[in-house]
Amino acid sequence: MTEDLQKIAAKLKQKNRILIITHQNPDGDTLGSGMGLYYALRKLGKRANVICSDPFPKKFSYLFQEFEEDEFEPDCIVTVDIASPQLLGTYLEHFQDQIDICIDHHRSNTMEADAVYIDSKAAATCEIIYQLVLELGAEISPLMANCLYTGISTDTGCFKFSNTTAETHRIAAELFERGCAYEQINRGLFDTKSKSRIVVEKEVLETMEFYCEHRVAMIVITQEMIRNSQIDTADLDGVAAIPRQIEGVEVGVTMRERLEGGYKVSLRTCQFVDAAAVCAKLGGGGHIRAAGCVVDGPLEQAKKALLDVIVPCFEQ
Ligand SMILES: [Mn+2]
Repeated sequence: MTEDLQKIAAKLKQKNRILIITHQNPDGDTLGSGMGLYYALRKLGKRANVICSDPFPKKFSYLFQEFEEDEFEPDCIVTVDIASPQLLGTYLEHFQDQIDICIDHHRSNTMEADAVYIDSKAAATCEIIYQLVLELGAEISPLMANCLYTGISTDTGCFKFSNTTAETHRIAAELFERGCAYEQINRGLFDTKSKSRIVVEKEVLETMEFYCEHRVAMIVITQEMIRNSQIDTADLDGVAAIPRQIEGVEVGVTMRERLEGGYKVSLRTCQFVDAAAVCAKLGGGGHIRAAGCVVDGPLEQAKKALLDVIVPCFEQ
C-alpha cells in the first residue's frame, strides 16, 4: 500500500502544473485534502491550483489563507476524496477522461484514472494525504496541519464515528505537534451554528416521520426552507446526523430536495444496517454507517422508493 503511495509521490514530483479537483458540495475532507496537498506542492516549488464545481464554503475559509488561484494548462490532474465521476459536478464532461491520479478512501470508488489509490481503512482522505505529504518530503506547516486535521476531524465527526482508528489518532497527534489549531477548528465546525441553521433545524424537525416501529427516522429539507432561511447550503452539513441521534433509531434518513428535482438522500445507520448496501440499490454508495444516493421525486414517491429498500433490512 505504502509502495503505491510512493509511486504517486514520485509521479507528482515529476510534474510541475498540478490541478487538484475537490468534490461538489465540498466538505472538510475534500477541501482539507486539496489544500493540504496544494501547500505541499507549492513548498516543492510547483504550480498548483485547487478547484471545485461549487463555491468554497465560508466556514472553511481558514484553509485558504495562503491560497493563490493559478490558471494554467495542467500536466497532472488529481482528484481528492471523489468517490464517483458524478461528484465532479459540472466538471464531469470536461475532466472525466483526464484524471491522472485519484486519491480516496471510499470503498465504493468508481473513478477512472491512470493511478488510483484507495485506502478504505483511512477514516479520511486527509489521512492518506498526510502520508503522501511525508513521501513528498514537504515540511508540514501549521496551516497544512490545519487542512489535514480539518478533514480528519470532519469525516470522523470529531473522532467519534466507528471509522476512527488508532492510526487516525496517531496522525492527529502528529498534526498537534505541527501546530494545528484544533480548538478553534472543532469549535467552529462542531459547536457553532448560524442563526439560519437553527431556523432550518426547527422546520426540519417538523417533518420528522418514523417507520419500522420507530427504528427508522426520516426528515426532509425542502428548497423552500433553504430559500426562506437564506442558509448557505454548506451550513446544512450535519443536519443528516439528527435522525440517528434519536434513541432506538437504527436508520436515520435525510432527504434534501434538489434544485434540479428529486432528492439527495443521506443515510446514517447505528449498528446493523449497511448504509452503503442500501444506497447501492438506488444507484448510490458510501460507507457502512453513512451513505448517500439520489431518488426521483415527487416526495411521496421518493419516500416509497427508499422505504422499499430500507424496510426489508428489518424483516430478517
Ligand atoms: Mn472523505
